[in-house]
Amino acid sequence: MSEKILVTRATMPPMEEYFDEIKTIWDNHWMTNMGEKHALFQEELKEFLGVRDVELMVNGHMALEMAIQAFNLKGEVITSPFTFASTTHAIVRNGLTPVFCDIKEDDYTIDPAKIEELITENTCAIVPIHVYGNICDIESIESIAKKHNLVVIYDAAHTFGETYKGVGVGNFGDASIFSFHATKVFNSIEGGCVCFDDEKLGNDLYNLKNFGIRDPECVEAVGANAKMNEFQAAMGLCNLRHLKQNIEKRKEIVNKYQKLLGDIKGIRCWHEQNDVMHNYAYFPILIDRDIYGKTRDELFDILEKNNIGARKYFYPITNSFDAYKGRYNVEDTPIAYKTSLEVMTLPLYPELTDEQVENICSVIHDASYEKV
Ligand code: T4K
Repeated sequence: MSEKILVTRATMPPMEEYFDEIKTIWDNHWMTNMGEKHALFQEELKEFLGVRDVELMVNGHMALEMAIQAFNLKGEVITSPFTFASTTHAIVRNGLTPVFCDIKEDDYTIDPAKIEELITENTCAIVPIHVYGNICDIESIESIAKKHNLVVIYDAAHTFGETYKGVGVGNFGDASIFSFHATKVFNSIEGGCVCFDDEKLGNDLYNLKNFGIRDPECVEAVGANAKMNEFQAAMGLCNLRHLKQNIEKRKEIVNKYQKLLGDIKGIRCWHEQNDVMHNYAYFPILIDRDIYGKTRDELFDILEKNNIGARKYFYPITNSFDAYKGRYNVEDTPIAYKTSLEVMTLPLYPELTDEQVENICSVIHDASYEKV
């Protein structure tokens, strides 16, 4: 049997290119603590993302935790549960209380029409997620935040390199974070960053990621350790050179999926948003059992049997995690709950061949109602 196709496959530069990039680390033995690769990567990112400032972090989760911490918030944070564990955990680990808002049916991002009814005198912030690279309703969120004086921190983990109305997505909100994990469109092995345009915030973020150390004799804040090392930064520098080409490949694969799955009744495919230049990070499909003839879980198992590793991103939703047992009710976010039972993301990475995509689509086609 052929090798299993996984949901994604980490993008890596040619080995020689990485070796070349890390040579200087052997020359100078400087492996971490804001070395030359760190400085270079930070500068290149600023330019690439079109943002005023960037603070690199060891991973996307720490970028989010530190971004939230830097605002010294207290009380309740409105967010949505249709996301990876990181978003909700980052709020809770900062001593804040997540208040879950439902999502929109069409793009799975937070539904701004339902935010205001959740605002109380304890609400301090909104943490929306650009799920799968779908951009939230930025205008509505900004206007609600302004009206109620709330901080907005975007979990933009999935949207590296995207633009909305021609503007880099890192520019929205009081801060936005990206993830550079191996499974993402762009990776630095592990890694992440916070984008912002306030100098004081930058200073606080630096302190948080480096023990509050400004120089060997001055520790001005109680910080942690969330520094990105030189090997990570070197991988980021290499991968950045290949990103455009990789996104192009992803786009071709997504177009093929849309074409081959578009006519299967009961399968709803991911589609592009207006005004967004996408990075084609994920390809989620929704399975309507009554029309398709099989549940999401049944189709998932059929794919598994055919050596195809789809993933149920994002099931379970975070307000149903065992870790939060008894604290939340999924019925409060019915669209997020229903979506989590019907969704799966299909394999997507630049090296996926036409033949593999055709095979995946024919398995999905053959399992449908009409064929039973
Ligand atoms: N906010 C949001 C909305 C997020 O989705 C995430 C992370 C974060 C914040 C936090 O960012 P980070 O701290 O992670 O930077 C994966 C990723 O680990 C995680 O980064 C990502 N979201 C989440 C959606 O997916 P798993 O547990 O599903 O990954 P895993 O290990 O099962 O890998 C999936 C597939 O990727 C494998 O089947 C094969 C491929 N793979 C994986 C690894 C680790 C590779 O090809 N190479 C690799 O090194 O969480």
